[in-house]
Amino acid sequence: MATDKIYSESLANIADFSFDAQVADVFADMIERSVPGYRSIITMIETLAGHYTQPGSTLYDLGCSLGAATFSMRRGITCDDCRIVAVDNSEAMVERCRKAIERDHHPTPIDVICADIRDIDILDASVVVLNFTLQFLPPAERTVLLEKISAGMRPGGVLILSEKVVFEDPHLDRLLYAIHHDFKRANGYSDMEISQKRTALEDVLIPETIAAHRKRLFDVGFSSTDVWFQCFNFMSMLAVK
Ligand code: GEK
Repeated sequence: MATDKIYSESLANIADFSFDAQVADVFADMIERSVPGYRSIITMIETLAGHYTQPGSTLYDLGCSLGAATFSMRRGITCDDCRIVAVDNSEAMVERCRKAIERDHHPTPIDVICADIRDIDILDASVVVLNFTLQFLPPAERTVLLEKISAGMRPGGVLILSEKVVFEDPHLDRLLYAIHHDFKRANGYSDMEISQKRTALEDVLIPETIAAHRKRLFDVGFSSTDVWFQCFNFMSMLAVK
């Protein structure tokens, strides 16, 4: 796995973060060392897919990157005639994801689509994964996407929504922000790397509170929703249709 050194040198200008080829090449290392609990969430997506997949339905991985959640879902499927649709609008990610799928033989087919998740249809879905993707959409556009997902899901299906979050309590918010910094430092990132990456993500990744996520999920038509995993300021929710 290639090591992420993208922000290791001092940069005169820090451009907004984008999922280009340079990021795609080191992404597996970057996300493991940056997102507390990422590996646990990916592992559990297999179990969740096993529980919620319905025969003949479609599973979606929205913002699939290199396909980690796609592969996990595929391992968990226990019923027949399902397919997976994996979507990302980064050409660099999609290209690498397709190559990985060619090497991973399995009866459940995967369509990898290079598109904006706001532009695709969601139809007959039993499992939809938004694993750290919604946070990259402008907040004003999140409800429309979640309405589309909810409308395209079968009753009893599940949305798995993982996000970086902020906290209403200012003390807790500062504490968990600092602990996340410590987590990254413990994983080998320098203070300069952490700070330059934060600047690059500032206007790109916009976190919300767990309460805001929960309210929106109920508003768009999910019947049951709550957090099933949390590690510091990163969490994952289930929302059942
Ligand atoms: C994983 N889920 O490994 N349309 C399509 N793709 C998008 C959009 C959009 N509007 N916005 C962002 N992306 C993955 C990790 S990473 C999370 C997801 C992170 C894509 C973007 O190109 C990137 O590949 C992904 O969403 C977010 O489980 O880097 O923190």
